[in-house]
Amino acid sequence: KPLTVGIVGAAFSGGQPRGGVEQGPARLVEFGLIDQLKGLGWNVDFDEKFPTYEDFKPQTENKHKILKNVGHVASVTKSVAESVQKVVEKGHLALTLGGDHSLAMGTVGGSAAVHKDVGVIWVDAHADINTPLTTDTGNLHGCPVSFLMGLEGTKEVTELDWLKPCLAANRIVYIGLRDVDAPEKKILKDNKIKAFSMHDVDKHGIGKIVEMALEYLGRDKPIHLSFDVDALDPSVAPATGTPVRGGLTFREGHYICEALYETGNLVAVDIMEVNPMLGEQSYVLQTIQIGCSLARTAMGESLL
Ligand code: DIR
Ligand code: MN
Ligand code: MN
Ligand code: MN
Repeated sequence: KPLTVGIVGAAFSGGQPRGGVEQGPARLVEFGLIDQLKGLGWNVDFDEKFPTYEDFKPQTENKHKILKNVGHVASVTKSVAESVQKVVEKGHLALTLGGDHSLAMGTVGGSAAVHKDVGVIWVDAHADINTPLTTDTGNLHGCPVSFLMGLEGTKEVTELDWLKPCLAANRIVYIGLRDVDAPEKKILKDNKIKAFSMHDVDKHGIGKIVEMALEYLGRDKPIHLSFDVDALDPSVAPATGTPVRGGLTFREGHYICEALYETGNLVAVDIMEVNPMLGEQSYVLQTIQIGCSLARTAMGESLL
């Protein structure tokens, strides 16, 4: 397992319309995440000057009719991909703090550039697999997986040319889905993508779900965990842009992180969609705490 973690602070909110999520990384660090990870025995590689990519800018240009903010998302995700790739190339663990989930085009783009056989475990209420042809909202945080796979309509978005298709349909497993658009359901079916909804979590229990996910991706393969905190129930992680009821419990969320740490195969972890501007202070603090504890448990903090 890597002894050094490279932290990528991805202060960016341009993949969705709600400002504030760009403050996620700074707040996670302010809360003490760096020292917590050092306390677990990690060397932490982290710029003194907090690496912000772009601050929040209101959405402007609109060349792609539907898709919003394409140029901005493209330049930020490209830069994130370069950062993540550099960390993973050294054999270090890349920990990306978001920021909205469009950033995963960068994080998975970066890890897949190093590990062609990387398996992605995408923990989310949403499938984030809309294409430019299917998206209703035009928000790119609902589309990163389709760009990573190079699905229909993505190649036409030339701003994102830097991102070559790097994720095969059989190299991703979803956990926690419960708000999936109709066209997304069709994409999941047509591409035979492995997806565990909350129904499946209820049915099998989280232990079995993670076991099936690892079995499917291959026990000896590198793993990229992309964790959208809205996978958790809103009572657990309320301060996020698109909460959906009926989500993972506190323990189910942490169990996923613990079990993936135990494999020794994690090469990258994303903690995404913590928005410290949404809701009362106590809810915000609760969500920041959870962001930190998810990262810690994915990096070896254990109960005993
Ligand atoms: C919806 C919502 N499927 C969309 N997606 C969200 O905008 O494409 N992703 N909230 O996080
Ligand atoms: Mn997401
Ligand atoms: Mn989500
Ligand atoms: Mn999102």
